[in-house]
Amino acid sequence: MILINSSPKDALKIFQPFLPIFVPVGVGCLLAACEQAGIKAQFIDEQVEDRMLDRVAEYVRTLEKPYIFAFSVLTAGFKNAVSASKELKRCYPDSVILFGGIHPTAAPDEVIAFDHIDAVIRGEGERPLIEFYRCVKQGKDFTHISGLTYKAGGHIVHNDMSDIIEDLDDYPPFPYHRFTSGKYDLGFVLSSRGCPYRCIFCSNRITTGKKYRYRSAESIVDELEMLYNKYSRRYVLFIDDNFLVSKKRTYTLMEEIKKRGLHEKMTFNFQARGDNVNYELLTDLYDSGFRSIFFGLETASEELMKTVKKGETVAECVTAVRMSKKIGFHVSATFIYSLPGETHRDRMDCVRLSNELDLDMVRFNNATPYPGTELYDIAVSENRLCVKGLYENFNSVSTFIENPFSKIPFSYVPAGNSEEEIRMDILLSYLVFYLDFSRLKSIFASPDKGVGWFNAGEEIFEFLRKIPALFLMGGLLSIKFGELFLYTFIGKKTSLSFREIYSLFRERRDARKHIHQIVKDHTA
Ligand code: B12
Ligand code: SF4
Repeated sequence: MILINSSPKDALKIFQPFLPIFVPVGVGCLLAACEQAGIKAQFIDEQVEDRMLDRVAEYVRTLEKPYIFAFSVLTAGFKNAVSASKELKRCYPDSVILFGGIHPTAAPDEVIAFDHIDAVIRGEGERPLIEFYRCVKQGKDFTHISGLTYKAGGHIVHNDMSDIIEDLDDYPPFPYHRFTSGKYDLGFVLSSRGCPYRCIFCSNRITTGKKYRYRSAESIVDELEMLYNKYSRRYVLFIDDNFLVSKKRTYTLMEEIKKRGLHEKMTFNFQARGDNVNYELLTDLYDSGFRSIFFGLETASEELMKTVKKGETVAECVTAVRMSKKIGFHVSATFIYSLPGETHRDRMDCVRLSNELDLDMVRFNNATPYPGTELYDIAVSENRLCVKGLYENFNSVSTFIENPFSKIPFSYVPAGNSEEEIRMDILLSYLVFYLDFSRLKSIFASPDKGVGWFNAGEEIFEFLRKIPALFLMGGLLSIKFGELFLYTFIGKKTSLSFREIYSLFRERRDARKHIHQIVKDHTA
């Protein structure tokens, strides 16, 4: 069997050279399950593989027929997965094409409708994939497998899903040894799955579920120790959907980290919600080696916070960020623009808030109604869903990363707004926040901070090699910002005015002065 991660190579467009390539985590989990079951499985990651067909030809020489090509698919990679699988079916007509992952789980009918796709496995794939493999190899019927979607007599059949695996320690450990080609950053750990909240824009729970499940502290810290000793990782990102859902487990984990002295040798990053932290917990986390937090702030409007059903308030998030900064954490955050009911003023309030909070890094994303989310249903019901091709425009960071000469249409624009207006607001937000020497320096100097952020090169040679791409990116960004000023000047496509831009910059300066004064008073 060959597992294929079909994330496109250029998903991050002009920023691609500067973002670390991440291990395809779902594929890794499946490889571990295969290894444990004694199944020979290879993988191909299209993020880093130029010649997929050659690689397949090389691998199939060592495999027995029928070949199984199992694709792991996010929405952004759907187009790639469809064309690659079509090509494989053409070259190996008696092979079995299987799709799994978040997009096929959310939209199985759409996926199985392709003639060349034989089956979809929905949800977590570790157990059903093994069963599927055994049935196919032994020539047995596989249509009874839980979570399977298949075609029969011109109809689409969806088998019920089996119960989720409650104890994550029942799954085998993550196979870091399969990703040691030097292309990947191995500094990550998946310590829990699932999230009990119901934010309308989030598709995390489509595969991992609403129930929060976590691994034992021993197994997590064994993994941290292994990453330190075997792979020389000094900082590790916890990629959990929601790291702090259970305080009890967080304290057990912190105790284990300290018991083994890792808090003195390593630093850790994680993503959390504002309402899940308090001063004592944050201080304890800091003392246990945690140094960088990522908060999904999403909006500065309490009204919109209710719309997105985040289940927390802006005030709670603000308090959480302030506490984290005071303790000494590096704090990153995201805001989502283009939410239902949002206005230009709401967006500008987000820029103000990011400055007032003196965040270390911010991303201003555009709301993307991924299939399976409530936002998708809203976009459909408002008749405002825009799907280009096979979801090629479904990209939540498109405004910043797109090439100004081939813009990516938004997948959703709320009533009362225009796409170009939101695009200009996103660009201005980035400009106001990042046109600041200390913030830019912090990005270049700290590749270990934040979640999958900007990496201009950890070593001088790597940095030098990236200089031409850096110039190209700088040129393209200048064109985008030039466009922003042009539209503001001619009063078209944006409701921004130079007066408003000036006042945002002035407020930023005042906010920073205010913060520096607080820090000074505090130190005194
Ligand atoms: C860590 C993470 C990242 C990391 C690493 C991503 C990676 N390559 O794994 C980074 C920071 C790089 C990242 C980037 C992006 N991410 Co991300 N990311 C996550 C996060 C938080 C955890 C992923 C994870 O580890 N999951 C745990 C494993 C166990 O779950 P899994 O990957 O789904 O795999 C299981 C099942 O799906 C299934 N399965 C998977 N593949 C297959 C294949 C077969 C054949 C079978 C049978 C089963 C199967 O079995 C697996 C094991 O149980 C998820 C949220 C989530 N819960 O998944 C978002 C998430 C996957 N990301 C998302 C997005 C949108 C992105 C970006 C496009 C954002 C952007 N515009 O920059 C990029 C694109 C990255 C890329 N090149 O593909 C979305 C995807 C939405 C969608 N419908 O596609 C998610 C769901 C978050 C969200 N916004 O809702 N991401
Ligand atoms: S955005 Fe975060 S808190 Fe909300 S459902 Fe997704 S993982 Fe949970």
